Amino acid sequence: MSAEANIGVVGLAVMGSNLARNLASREGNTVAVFNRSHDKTEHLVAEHPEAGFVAAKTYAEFADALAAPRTAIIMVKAGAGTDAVIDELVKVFEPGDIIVDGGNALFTDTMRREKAVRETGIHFVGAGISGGEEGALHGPSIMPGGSAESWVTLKPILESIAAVAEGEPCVTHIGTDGAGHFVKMIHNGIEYADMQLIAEAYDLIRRGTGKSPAEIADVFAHWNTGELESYLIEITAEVLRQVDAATGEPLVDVIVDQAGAKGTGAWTVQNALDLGIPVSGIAEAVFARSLSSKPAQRAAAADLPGPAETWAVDDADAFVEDVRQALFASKIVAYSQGFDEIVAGAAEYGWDIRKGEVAKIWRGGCIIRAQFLNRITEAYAENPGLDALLVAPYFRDALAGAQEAWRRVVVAAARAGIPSPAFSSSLAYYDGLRADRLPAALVQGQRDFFGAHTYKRIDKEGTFHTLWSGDRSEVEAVDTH
Ligand code: NBP
Repeated sequence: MSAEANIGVVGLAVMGSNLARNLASREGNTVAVFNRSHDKTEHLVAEHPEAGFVAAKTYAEFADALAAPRTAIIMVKAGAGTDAVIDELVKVFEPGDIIVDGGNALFTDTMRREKAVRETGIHFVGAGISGGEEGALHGPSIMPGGSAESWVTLKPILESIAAVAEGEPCVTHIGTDGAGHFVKMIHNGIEYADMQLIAEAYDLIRRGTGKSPAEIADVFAHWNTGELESYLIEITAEVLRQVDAATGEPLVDVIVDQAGAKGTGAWTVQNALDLGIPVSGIAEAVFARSLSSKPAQRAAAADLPGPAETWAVDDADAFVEDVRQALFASKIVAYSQGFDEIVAGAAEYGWDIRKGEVAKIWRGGCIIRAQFLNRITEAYAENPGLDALLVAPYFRDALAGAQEAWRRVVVAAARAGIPSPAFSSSLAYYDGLRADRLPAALVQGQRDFFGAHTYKRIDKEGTFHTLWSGDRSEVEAVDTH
């Protein structure tokens, strides 16, 4: 087999096939393809003769088909599948070649793999790819990590297949080793929060105003013309408008109300706990899916008492506008928390992540693509060391304008017994962050009482401990550090 391909794809399920077709459709690319079960390769090549794929039956053939330095993108089931493919590619590739993992890998796995593969002289790049199958085919948002050296080779290839937003390709070098998969993980965490917030908005409007799903679809379609404009708002309108062919009911009423998850939201929260970053909106979104998926517990709790009075809002239009504002405010909190985790992760793992660039490459191709990502880029361009996204002037003003409506919505939800975990936890986060003084002082007192954990005073330097069981006098604690 002659080395005629400049790029290869391993793993030809839905994502890999579409990415290979996307690559093949770009000027100058010849794409080698390989799949563990060869029938998938044959099927793809037969279905798409226009792509001019170079089909390989073995890993050795695949390596031979690629011009040196070889570049291959792995699109297989994340985990053991990825390790198995890397083991095989390392045997047939040479120093200087590049292996890209485009699957949804956990970033710590990517760090481990990068370290191991680097020892062979081959570059390993973990690249987060967002946008689902349509994105893979027409233009995803791509978040590559790996070495700066490999980025030089990958840049033109990945720029050619990425989505384009306002004339700019939605791909940038995020940072070394696992940085790309880390940022993709945060993207997914924000996606969980965004979806949950939209679902809560729908639920409140439906139960508060009695509007039908089709009428709420109109509300969302209208919202999509303003500051909330985004892919998720757009598809929500379409989902709500869908009528079930079998029953004639709105499809949303026929779908079982148990939300699944593939784990990336949980990863975001687990990592945030490790880093000590309060991503409460994202966490509530993950937990809301978990709660929904406990039918036995939900059935057992179904007759627990709720509010005595039934609820209906007086002014439907005013309430819908309040919900819109609460949604926008809570969404700002979710993004702010996500970017806090990026900042903390970058510090912890040694990455120089340009936050404004991350927001830019999320403007197209990916699931959380949205109008207001431009505002995030502007905020970080103005002040790269921003303490929190929500204190940037644009977001501060937006929150100031929305906060009264946000409170009305959370109060209404609590009084009506409608769960709104993401709305209410986002508001609690906002109030916690802006609080002049928090009851954390009391927590420190409790900690000192039972565990002699000491505390600091507002009026003196040093660390203190109270002799709680004796005369309750205060002593200056010995600094144990
Ligand atoms: P799947 O995640 O369903 O994986 C199927 C592919 O993995 C097949 O090509 C299969 O080969 C291959 N594979 C497995 Br399983 N074990 C293997 C092994 N030990 N050695 C070699 N190949 C192996 O495919 P997908 O849905 O196309 O997703 C691909 C990647 O993209 C995943 O990591 C996914 O998380 C990620 N991703 C998916 C989406 C999405 O919307 N679906 C979005 C973004 C990222 P076989 O045909 O021989 O069984």
